[in-house]
Amino acid sequence: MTTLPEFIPPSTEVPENCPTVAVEDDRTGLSVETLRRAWADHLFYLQGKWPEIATQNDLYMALAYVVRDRMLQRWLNTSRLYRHPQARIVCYLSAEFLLGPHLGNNLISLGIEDEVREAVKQSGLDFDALMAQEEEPGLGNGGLGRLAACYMDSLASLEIPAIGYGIRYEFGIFDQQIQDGWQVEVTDKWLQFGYPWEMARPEYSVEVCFGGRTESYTDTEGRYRVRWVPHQVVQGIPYDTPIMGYEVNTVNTLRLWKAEAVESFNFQSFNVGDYYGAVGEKVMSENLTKVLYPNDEPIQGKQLRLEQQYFFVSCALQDMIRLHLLSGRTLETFHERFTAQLNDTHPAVSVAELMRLLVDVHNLDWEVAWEVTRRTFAYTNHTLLPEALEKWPLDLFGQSLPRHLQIIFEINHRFMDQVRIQYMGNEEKMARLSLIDEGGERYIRMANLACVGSHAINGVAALHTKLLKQTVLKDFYELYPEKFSNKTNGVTPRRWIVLSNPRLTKLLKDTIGSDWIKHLDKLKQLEGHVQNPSFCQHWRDIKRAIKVDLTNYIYSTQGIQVDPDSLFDIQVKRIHEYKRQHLNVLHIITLYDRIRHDPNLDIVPRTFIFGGKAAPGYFVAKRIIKLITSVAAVVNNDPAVRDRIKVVFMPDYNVTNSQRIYPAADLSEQISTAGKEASGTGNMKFSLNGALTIGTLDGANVEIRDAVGPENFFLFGLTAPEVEETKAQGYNPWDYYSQNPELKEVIDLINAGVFSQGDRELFKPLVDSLVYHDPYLLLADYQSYVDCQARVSETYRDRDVWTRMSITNTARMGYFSSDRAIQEYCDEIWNVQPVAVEMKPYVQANAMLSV
Ligand code: 26Q
Repeated sequence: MTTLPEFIPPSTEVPENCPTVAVEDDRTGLSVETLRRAWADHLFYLQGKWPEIATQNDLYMALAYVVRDRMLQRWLNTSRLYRHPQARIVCYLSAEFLLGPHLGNNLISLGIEDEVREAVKQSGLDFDALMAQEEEPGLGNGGLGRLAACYMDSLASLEIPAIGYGIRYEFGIFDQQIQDGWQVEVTDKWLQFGYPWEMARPEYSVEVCFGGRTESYTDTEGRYRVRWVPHQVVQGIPYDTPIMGYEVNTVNTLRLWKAEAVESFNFQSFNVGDYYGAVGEKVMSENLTKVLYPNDEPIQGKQLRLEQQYFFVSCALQDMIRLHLLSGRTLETFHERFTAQLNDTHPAVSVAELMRLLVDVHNLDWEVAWEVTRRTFAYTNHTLLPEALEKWPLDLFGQSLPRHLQIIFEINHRFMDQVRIQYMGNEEKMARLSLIDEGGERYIRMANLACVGSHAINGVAALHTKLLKQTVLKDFYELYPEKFSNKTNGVTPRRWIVLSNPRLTKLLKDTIGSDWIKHLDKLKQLEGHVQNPSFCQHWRDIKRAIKVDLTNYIYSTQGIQVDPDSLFDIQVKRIHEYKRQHLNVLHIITLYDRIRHDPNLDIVPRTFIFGGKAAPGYFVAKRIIKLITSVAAVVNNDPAVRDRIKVVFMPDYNVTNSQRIYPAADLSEQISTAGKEASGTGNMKFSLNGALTIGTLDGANVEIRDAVGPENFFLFGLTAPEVEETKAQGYNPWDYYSQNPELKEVIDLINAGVFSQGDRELFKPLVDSLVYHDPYLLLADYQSYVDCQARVSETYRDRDVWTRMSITNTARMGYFSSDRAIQEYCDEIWNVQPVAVEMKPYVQANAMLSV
């Protein structure tokens, strides 16, 4: 831990008579009495309400401000570090941050949950109902965005100075409704009732250019230079959200950018009377950050998406340059103060933008700028699917970013010169390494740009990194082996245990103390209690209580009665063919079919729970949702089943909802085709909360199984090499269908319209795809999966065995903390140290003003 020397920025001379803010005042005091007074004060002065007419939302907002006040001293003290010339700062660049609700999390980090609960209780109100008011900012699609949020939590908790940079989408990921069994998308209006956790900082706005053309000229020193004459200029306005570390003084900043029109830009249109034309420009500018693309794989040809990416990247880099220059240093040392992580290729245009800013705007030589750029960036890849690698058609790219196109050509030119020496005459290799895909329509390959422009490249699980080196990034691995490393994902125990599972948290605290919250490895100590019958009983009681909560929630929201003593078998994640929710459905139909054949079949009662959104344009994924809801409608209402199996599709799976789901699981479904899921992080959240996993050897499942022990993990299915092998030998799913009578019967039931009221067309596209193509090998893995599920059921019959396996899972999952992952990034990629944020008893008000 470093303590940096006192640093008073030159611009903030503090006069003697400057007013001061006391630490123990109504805005910071922590007694129940002070909290209640502050709450009433905010209700009156910020919401403008008396208690008797306040809505639940008013009460929530006022309470949120009470909590935010208590973070501000620490927040501003941390922010001052960003200008400190000796501070080294991590910038996490991500098009998505899927944060989840803040109130509960901040209370935990501040350590004032009990006081605030008491204050609310003394006012005769329901604390949990107030918490439920919070709209989560759904500024992400799934895994990648949620990972960014976990990493922000860990950075702050480890006291690493960091800034998250991203986009403040006005509408986040859509809300999902289920109507007649189909997904219906509803706009997510997360800002409509006000959002207390952000502060606009218009004083740090920047301008971002688009379109137009470039001009070359010779400067006064006779140097060749290029200037960009843009067609459009928009303004980026930063909105800051505090990210508080757990029980530390560090409060980092998540700085999200909103696009607005530059007031004066199209003033000429007004002069010629084209009022609508001028306003139209304004509307276009504001469209940039209007909505999150709800796809979790690249979509072709969407110019607005490219412009979103460039917009936030340009804002972020301009902001970093401003901070660097403020600290009094020159841009040749930019990479010494900042390290920037590219969360996939979505921010990869950064490489060209930093070059432009350094060379065109700040006059650095190309070679110097390139060295700074390469030493600044590191790139995390999150996918193995070749079709999910981002690429942009050249002309589309050039229309929005003509100067960047030139810069990318120049980078590529120099890069090709360098590899030509190494791979003399190997034209194919050169073509694969090139930043430009020239086979047919020409594209810019963003992963190639990220690899060339970064000093470090990583995958997100051991298997994923290994396969990256062998497949999609093979040529880059051969060229730069030293750049590659693995950083297995992790999740934050603060949100995923302490906040979402208070019962387990209490049991853990009572049994092994609280150290595990910051040092998750300490969960190991639980192993000493696995043989203790009363501890096991307690463990089981807790799981049952949580399942009862979920049972009640399902009943109150959907009117479906499930049995809390049944095995809760849960699959929640984005809907994708490679994630194979439909394999899970084939198993459900298998059990249903067996019950129909033998009404007295002795089976372990199960509740199958699904949740997840489908990309709105992903036809097959939407039909998988319809299949699940249709099977649910039949199975849940067939008296022959006698409630032994129930199927529930929980609508609108998001962070808030997931927090009641993970803790309630007995069985976690991680059943993707081996080699397709980069890591998975839900798998970690389930197992940490004591669920057992049924899974393939894919993504981080491999490491989870190693950690918890193969005897505590239900493994099935082909391995990644076997998948490749099977395909190479000409996989024919029809053979599996025709040769496996039970599988055949299951598929025939779907085909016959048993789940679609006789409609044989509804699921035909799904079934045909399986029987004739089956690109994700469901039929090849079917028998192995069904057999494995039988082992699950047999194990569940012996509750003592199951409980011991459950405890062992939690005990051995410490490695999957995002604290461990972030520590590895700090040590092996970023080279950053924690910095103590000092809390002075009094802070002069105007010294706090500038960040
Ligand atoms: C790109 C261009 C245009 C439109 C959309 C996109 C886009 C958006 C989101 C592409 C991909 C994503 C998200 C990917 C993602 O979430 N990947 C997951 O990342 C997790 C964290 O590393 C892994 O655990 C998952 O295995 C991986 O699927």
